[in-house]
Amino acid sequence: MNTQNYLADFLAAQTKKDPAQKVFHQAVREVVSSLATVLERHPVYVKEKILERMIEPERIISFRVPWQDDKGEIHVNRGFRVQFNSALGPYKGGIRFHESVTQDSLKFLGFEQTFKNSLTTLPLGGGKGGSDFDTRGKSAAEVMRFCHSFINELYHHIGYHTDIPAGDLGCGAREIGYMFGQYKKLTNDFTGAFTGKKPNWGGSLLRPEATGYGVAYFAQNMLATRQDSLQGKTCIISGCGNVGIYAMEKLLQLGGKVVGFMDYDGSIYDPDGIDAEKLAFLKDLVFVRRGSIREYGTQFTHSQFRPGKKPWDIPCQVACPTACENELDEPAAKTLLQNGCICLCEGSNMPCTPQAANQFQAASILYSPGKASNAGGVAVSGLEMTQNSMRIYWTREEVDAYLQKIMKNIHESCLASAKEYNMPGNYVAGANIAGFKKVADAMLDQGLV
Ligand code: 2IT
Repeated sequence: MNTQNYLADFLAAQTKKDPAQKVFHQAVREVVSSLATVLERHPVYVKEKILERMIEPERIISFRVPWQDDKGEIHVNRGFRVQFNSALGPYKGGIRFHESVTQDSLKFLGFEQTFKNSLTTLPLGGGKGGSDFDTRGKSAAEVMRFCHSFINELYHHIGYHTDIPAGDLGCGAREIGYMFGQYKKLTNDFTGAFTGKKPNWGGSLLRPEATGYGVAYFAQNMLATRQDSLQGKTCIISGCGNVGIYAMEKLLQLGGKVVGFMDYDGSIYDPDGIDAEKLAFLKDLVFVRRGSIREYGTQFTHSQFRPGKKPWDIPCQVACPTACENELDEPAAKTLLQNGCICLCEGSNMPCTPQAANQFQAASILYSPGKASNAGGVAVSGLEMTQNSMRIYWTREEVDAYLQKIMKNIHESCLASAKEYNMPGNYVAGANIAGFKKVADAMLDQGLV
């Protein structure tokens, strides 16, 4: 068998089935492009059609979500849950509430989640869900009615041993609270069927911080392979949600200097760097007042708000995209490299276009894929499930120690797999191979189901 021909035929057949699902195909292509040597060394994966089985979600639930706004007007949104792969454990993954949500985007995210969860070393399958509902501009009562309606259908399909949703874009502790409340009412069962709960009713300490902190820990681990550290490094972040803000916080604690960041409205260039006082302002602005970072530009001298502009032209050594898929394209990658970027650590899922990723690979900078470097969030979700099962709470320090250990393990397993398959230092290949093999072997063990 010629593996390259097999893979080309496999990808062509997949694209033909659902030609419109571009972002899902992109995610599949990215994983498959790392696997040629794995398939050559282990022909059983080809014989047993593991790839063909893996790209087909085990189940997709698609449903109507009707709700009423504060004026009594009726709206109808679409709800989805893509239960992608349960070879390693119950389906696990976030819920995204954003106007861009489609079956295609959730298939991409559920596919990525399967490999990411595999990398965490925890017993978690992969899934993702959401709705084309945008929480921005809605009152709390409207968000609550929407979440209740969403769960009125979804509760049939989730559960502590079946599928455990969490938050994602547009879905934070408030939305998880409304969904959990309705789930509990309908099932009469107080179990950890969601993660990302508030710590006063079952949530894990450090869950909100976990993805962002994990990104910074991963960058630290990557830099250490070149006898370097975050100390004094200029850093850029893109998204300004949970991931971005807590990545900023940990980068600062580890000695980095954050000089640029972005939200939906534009970006900030702050040559003085963010400090504790500015970070506190930003947290209040984003998490409490739900405002735009435009205000940061007027509040702090020397900082500059750049309407509608991304931050990638701001010179930096470490860049962490933390907003959404395909947010960083080839010209942006070239600019980052020209300006001296030595480490690109992905905080969002598939933020770099394939062309941008090629640029970073060709330049041999430290480049980690989101499925490895943003796995801290779902890892602490896994720890939240453990605490719920044991009916205890761990301290921040205990959770943080686990998180650091998990990020270190993921980093090591990426490097070990990349080396084993002759692509040393290639974190993308390493993450894909390590994530794939664990799921593939479990699928083989469990037979044709
Ligand atoms: O993309 C992600 O890893 C998440 N949205 C977190 C999923 C989870 O179950 O905590």
